[in-house]
Amino acid sequence: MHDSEGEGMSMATADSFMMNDLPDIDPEHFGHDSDAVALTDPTLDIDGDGILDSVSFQSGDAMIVATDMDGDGTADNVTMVHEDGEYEAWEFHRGEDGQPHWEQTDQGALGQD
Ligand SMILES: [Ca+2]
Ligand SMILES: [Ca+2]
Repeated sequence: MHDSEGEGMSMATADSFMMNDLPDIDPEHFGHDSDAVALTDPTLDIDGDGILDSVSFQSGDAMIVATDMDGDGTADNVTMVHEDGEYEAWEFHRGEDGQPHWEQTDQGALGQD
């Protein structure tokens, strides 16, 4: 099942939730000092290159999309959309000391002017 078509990346998992190894993300407490997020079982191909790179799942009141851009098994981008439309995007970095940290790259609210 590796050659699945690259279409339908928007709502692909809405009714096909499976018990995969989901990244350990707590949307309520996620932040700059959060640890690296393991992404071992991607199910979505966000950039359409034919390689699965992302997972999308519900956690608490938030919908989370985590993407492993370079395929090293840890997420590099995490986007959370809360039930009230608030969203935030985070980007993973590793400092010179090897310490993981997250940088907030975007935030806002959906469905508003
Ligand atoms: Ca991909
Ligand atoms: Ca990565």
